[in-house]
Amino acid sequence: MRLGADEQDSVVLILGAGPAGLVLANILRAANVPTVVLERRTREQVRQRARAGFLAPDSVAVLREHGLAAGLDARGRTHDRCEFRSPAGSVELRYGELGAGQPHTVYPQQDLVTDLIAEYLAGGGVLHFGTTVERIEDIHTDRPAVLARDAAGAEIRFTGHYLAGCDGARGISRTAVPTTIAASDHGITWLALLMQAPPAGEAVIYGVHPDGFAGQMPRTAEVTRYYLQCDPGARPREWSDWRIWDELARRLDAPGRPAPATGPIIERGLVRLRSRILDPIQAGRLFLVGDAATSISPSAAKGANLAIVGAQLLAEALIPAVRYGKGDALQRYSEQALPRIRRAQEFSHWMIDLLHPPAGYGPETAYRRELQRARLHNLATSRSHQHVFADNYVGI
Ligand code: FAS
Repeated sequence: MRLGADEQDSVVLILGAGPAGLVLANILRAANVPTVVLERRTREQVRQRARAGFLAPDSVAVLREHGLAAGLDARGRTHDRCEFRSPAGSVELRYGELGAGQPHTVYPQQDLVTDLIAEYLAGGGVLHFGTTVERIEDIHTDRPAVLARDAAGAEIRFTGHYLAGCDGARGISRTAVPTTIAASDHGITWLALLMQAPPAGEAVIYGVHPDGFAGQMPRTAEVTRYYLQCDPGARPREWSDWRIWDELARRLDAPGRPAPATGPIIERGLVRLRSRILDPIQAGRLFLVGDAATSISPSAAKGANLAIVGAQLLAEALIPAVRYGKGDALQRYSEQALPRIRRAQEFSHWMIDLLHPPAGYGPETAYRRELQRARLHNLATSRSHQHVFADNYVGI
C-alpha cells in the first residue's frame, strides 16, 4: 500500500503513553509485534506527572515477567502496613500477614513510566510525543485508522490492524466505543498533595474524621503523598502550607501515634472521586485499557494496577491474533477484563464509604455514620474481616 507523506502504517496503534499504553507497547515489542505509540504530551510532561505509587503483587508479577521491573526492584520498597485513625482510636493492620499474605511495592508512577519509555525506545519502539489523536476511523474494518496532529500542527493519518485505547479517563478512545455506562459521582473532592518530607511512621494512614478524610501515602524517603477532603469548589492555591499542616495534624491526630510531617508542599491539585464502569470495553478492532476502560477513584489505589494487568490481558489476546489470525481471545477481551474491574470498583466504593463522613444531617446520615463505626470496629476486632480486607486491598 503506497503511503503519502502524511501517512504512517503499523500493526497495533496505541493511543496514550501512561502505564497501560507503555506496558502494552513493551510486551508487544518484545513479541515482535510492530507498534506505534501516540502521546499528546511531551516526554518531560509524561515523566513528571505524579500519580500512583502503590503497586499490587499482580502488577509487579506482570512487570517482572516481561523484564520491566529493573527500576522497581532496585528502588521500590515493599509495604504492608495501613492504619485507620478516627475519634474512636487507631487500628493498625499488617496486611502482609493477612489474607494471601502479600505486600504492596511502593514505586512512584512517574518513575515506572520513565523506565517503561526508556525500555521501549531502547528496543527500537516507535513513540510520537506531542501528537494528539483527534479522530478514530474504520474500527469495524481490518484497517482502523486515527487522525492525529503533531507538535508542529501537521495532520498525520496512522493506520493499523488494531487500536488500543490507553488514553485515560478523558481520552478520545472511549467516545468511539458504543457502550453502556454505569457511573457514580461520589460528590467528594480531595486536595492531592505532595510534601517534601519523609512520611510519619511507616504506614499508609487513613484519617476517618467528622470534618473529612485525610490520608498519608508514603512515596519515597523524601516525598510523601497526602490527601485532604475539601469542598468541591476549593481552589488548591487558597490552601497555604500552614493551613494544610494544621488540617492534617487535626484530622490525623491519634494519641501516641506519630503526627504527620510539616514539609514544603511541592505539588497541590484536586481529585474528584468519580467512578465509571463501561460494558463492553471494545468495539470492532478498538480495545480500551486502564482509565480509558474504567474510571476508578484512588480510594483503594487500584487505577494503575488495573491498567498494568489489563495491558497484559490485551497483549496476550493480540499476539495470537496478529501471528496466527486467532482472534477468539480478542473477542472475549471485555468478558475477561470486566470481572476484575467490577471487583476493584466494589472494593473502592467500600473504601469510599469507610473513609468519608456521610454528607448531610438527620437520621439517614446518622444511620450511615453508625455503619461506618461498625466497619471500623470489624476491622479492629474481626480476624475474618481483616483477611477479607487484605485480600481486596492488595489483590484485585
Ligand atoms: P493515563 O491517564 O495515565 O495515561 C493516558 C495517556 O494518554 C496520558 O499520558 C495522556 O496524555 C494521553 N492522551 C490522552 N488523550 C490523548 C489523545 N487524544 N492523543 C494522544 N494521547 C492522549 N492508581 C493506583 O493504582 N494507585 C494510586 O496510588 C493512585 N494514585 C493516584 C493519585 C492521583 C492524584 C491520580 C489522579 C490518580 C491516581 N491513581 C492511582 C490512578 C492513576 O494511576 C491511573 O489509574 C493511571 O494513570 C491510569 O493509567 P492509564 O490508563 O495508562 O492512563
